[in-house]
Amino acid sequence: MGNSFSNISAFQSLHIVMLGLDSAGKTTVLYRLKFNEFVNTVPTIGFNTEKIKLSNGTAKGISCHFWDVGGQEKLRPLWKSYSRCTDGIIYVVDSVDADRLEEARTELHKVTKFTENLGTPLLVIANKQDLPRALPVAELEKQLALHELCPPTSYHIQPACAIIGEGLHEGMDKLYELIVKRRKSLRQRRRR
Ligand SMILES: Nc1nc2c(ncn2[C@@H]2O[C@H](COP(=O)(O)OP(=O)(O)O)[C@@H](O)[C@H]2O)c(=O)[nH]1
Ligand SMILES: [Mg+2]
Repeated sequence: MGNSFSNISAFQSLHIVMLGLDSAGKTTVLYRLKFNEFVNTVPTIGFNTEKIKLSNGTAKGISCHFWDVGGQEKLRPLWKSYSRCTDGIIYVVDSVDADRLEEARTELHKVTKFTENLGTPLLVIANKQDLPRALPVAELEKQLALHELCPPTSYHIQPACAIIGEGLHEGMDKLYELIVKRRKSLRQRRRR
């Protein structure tokens, strides 16, 4: 593998947590990545977990252990323990659900402020872009106030449609790049 990330292939499985309000599409993303096909979901009570070897792009061959945690209000207190010390956080947003964007923003900012999550790279999946009323990524970025996230959180926002899988591999590539960058800078800081 001649790419600039090849040193990472020796890394063990990356630990990724997937969060977001209920019905945003987290479980659909998980099974799309796992089986490369649409799986009809039921609301997640608790969590789903899958080990997935990424099959595309720069992150091809990288193993990830995903935790998909239920997003209903009563389950959100669990987010803190599931997101602790992960390599990356995926936050799935329903791009059509304008009424709950403020709630989505509050919950996202809460998660990135936990001490154990400071600086953990973040991938925001702007899901359901296939629907006619889907808000564009720039608007979602603004409404979620991503630029105000607790520094030094690095993030990428990716338009996607989980039911057909569009945008998911690109998003995982970006998250992987952010994780690699963070590991490098932590290593350099330790050497100083
Ligand atoms: N139109 C459309 N529907 C989606 C998309 N992703 C998920 N859904 C649907 O949204 C609903 C909630 O999805 P689910 O994965 O269970 O959400 P979760 O609660 O975040 O895990 C289901 O009916 C999915 O089929 C998408 O990209 N486009
Ligand atoms: Mg679910």
